[in-house]
Amino acid sequence: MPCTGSSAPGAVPPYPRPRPGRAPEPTARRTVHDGHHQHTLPGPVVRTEGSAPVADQAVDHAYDGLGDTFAFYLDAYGRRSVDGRGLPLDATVHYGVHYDNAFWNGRQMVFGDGDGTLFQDFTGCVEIIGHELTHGVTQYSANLDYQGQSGALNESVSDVFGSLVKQYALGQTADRADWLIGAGLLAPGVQGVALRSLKAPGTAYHDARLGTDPQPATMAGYLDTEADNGGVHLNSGIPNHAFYLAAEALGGHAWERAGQIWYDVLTGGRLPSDADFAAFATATADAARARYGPGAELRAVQAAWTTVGVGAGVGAESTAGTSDATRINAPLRPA
Ligand code: ASN
Ligand code: ZN
Repeated sequence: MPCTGSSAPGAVPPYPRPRPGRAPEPTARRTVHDGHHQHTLPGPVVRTEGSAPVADQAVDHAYDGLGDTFAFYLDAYGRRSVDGRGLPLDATVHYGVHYDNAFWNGRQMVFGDGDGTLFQDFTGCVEIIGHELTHGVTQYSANLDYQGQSGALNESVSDVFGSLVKQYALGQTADRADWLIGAGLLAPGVQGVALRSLKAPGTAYHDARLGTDPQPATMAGYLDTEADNGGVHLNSGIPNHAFYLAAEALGGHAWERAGQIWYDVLTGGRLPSDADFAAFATATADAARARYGPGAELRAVQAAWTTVGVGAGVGAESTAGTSDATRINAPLRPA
């Protein structure tokens, strides 16, 4: 794998550069803390790197998911942890009481247990762990503003790489993946399969209590709203679906070509932090051309953005919201 890490010379210790067959691979430095249903972070340490599993599923799921995410970024892109320089990975489980979310707070991961009525334990989905840690990767790379279209791109990048962590951990090709975020997270009785779907945005749930998955898949359904930081978890469906379409067209392991192109954009140092969908689409086309030339990869990326209504030939006016914001009826925007 080509090393596309972005660390400056001299910033590498204690890790050797990940050159296959030459130097020992860096390992994760994981610490899992128990929040004991409080809001104090990080809380007492319950598991450290290399220590045995404990009799608490949330702790072991968090530990394993952090490891899967670390291995994914290292093996797929030569990236050493969230910051590219071996940042230790800390997570707190059992945060708050019935807390219905997980998040990256700028320094560490935090997981709620879920309320058991709408959501279950947030450590149970490796793609959610990958999603939250990717917020850290974005913080240390493109640093996309968490507002409006750049915020939806920030969310989308977390969904894309969150799903890729799962696909990598399971060894799945694009056609075998579920392309879901939060598969198995919904509590028993909730009508739905997950929080979001990259393959079919807007179809993840349809439930009396949770409402209907409000995500658009294309610009025709773009939601103009002030809620959710300008719809960051809503309009992310559009770039999510573009990634899915590109990956599906290329086939094989989605992290290898489609994922590499998205990773090149995220970490390439040229994407402005206030990038909109059109700027991101152009950047992915440029990255595809730069890495693979004018072939199938470029065509797949361009066709994907065209299908979702972003990019060449799509007028700026069609980026304005056309949908009724009252469609946003779900009470929560978790993960
Ligand atoms: N779980 C949510 C997310 O990562 C937390 C948030 O709203 N930022 O997007
Ligand atoms: Zn997120």
